Amino acid sequence: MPNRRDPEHQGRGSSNAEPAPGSSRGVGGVPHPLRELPWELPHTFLGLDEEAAAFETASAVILPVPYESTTSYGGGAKAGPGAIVEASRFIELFDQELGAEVGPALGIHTLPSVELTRAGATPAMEELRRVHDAVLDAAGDRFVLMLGGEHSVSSPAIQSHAARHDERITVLQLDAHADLRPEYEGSPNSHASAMARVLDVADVVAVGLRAVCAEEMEVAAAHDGVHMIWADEMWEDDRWMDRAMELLGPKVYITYDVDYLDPSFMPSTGTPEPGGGDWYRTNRFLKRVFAERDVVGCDVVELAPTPGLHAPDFLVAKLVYKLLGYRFQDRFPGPVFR
Ligand SMILES: [Mn+2]
Repeated sequence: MPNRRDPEHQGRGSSNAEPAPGSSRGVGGVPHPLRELPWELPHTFLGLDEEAAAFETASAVILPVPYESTTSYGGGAKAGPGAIVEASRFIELFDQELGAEVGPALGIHTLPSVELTRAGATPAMEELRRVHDAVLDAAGDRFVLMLGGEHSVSSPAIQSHAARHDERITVLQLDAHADLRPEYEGSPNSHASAMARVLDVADVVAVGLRAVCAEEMEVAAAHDGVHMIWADEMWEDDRWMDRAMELLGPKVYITYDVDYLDPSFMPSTGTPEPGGGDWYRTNRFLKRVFAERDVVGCDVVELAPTPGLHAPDFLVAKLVYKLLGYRFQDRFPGPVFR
């Protein structure tokens, strides 16, 4: 059973997690005298122990934002971040594509979940902007990956990143939907308007689209910085990858709505659409984006866990692990062949 906690260690990740001499601090709140007992893995991303999950030495930070208020069809995105972290504790740490135990090598810190105000979507998004600014300030060189929640959480994050760079950033949006409605159901901060909210500060390259409205096509036509790559053209061949690369500026923010993926293996999302992206080709493209562009930030949103169906939760946890590995791929040896 590979993912049970080693009794010698407080979690996964470190070869030696001995507490400092004289330390009474226990494991994840467990008093020191009880630390030999068979506790479950810590509830951090990958179940990393205190050393591998320490903020001070981490290269990456997970920011869970379980926010949901404007979902239009199936709900449940509020439970997404928790399900991703829980499932991540059962991922094999060794990544054969990169040839290393990526998580422990990087150090990944998992922040607590952000609880945004319920005073309405606009105050909540303003609050999230302040949260994101503060997290990026504290993170410094660390790579911050946000877990949603509904897609509206991406707009404040993108605005926060855009404000830090003199040159305009490009948002690479993997999504079934354009999310370009100026407003939806009376709210300019709906999940259906997530990308409309960032057009002032960023260009958008949307990949995997297959469900848009006429109004969104007008918005796209009116903005030079909006580009659309349709899911059905992606199905024909891989030329879309070159086209997408040409459209991406030097600094890229990736927002990954899991409804980009085909609902045959990603049914756990609020507004699934047939004919979506696949696992290997998409990952191959993303690995290239991380290698050839400066990816300044990233989010993964819209997982709405289905009770009793854990494969989609595990998929998204593994996706997050892949994205972090790709971000730091130059630190790792590459594929292992035996
Ligand atoms: Mn979507």
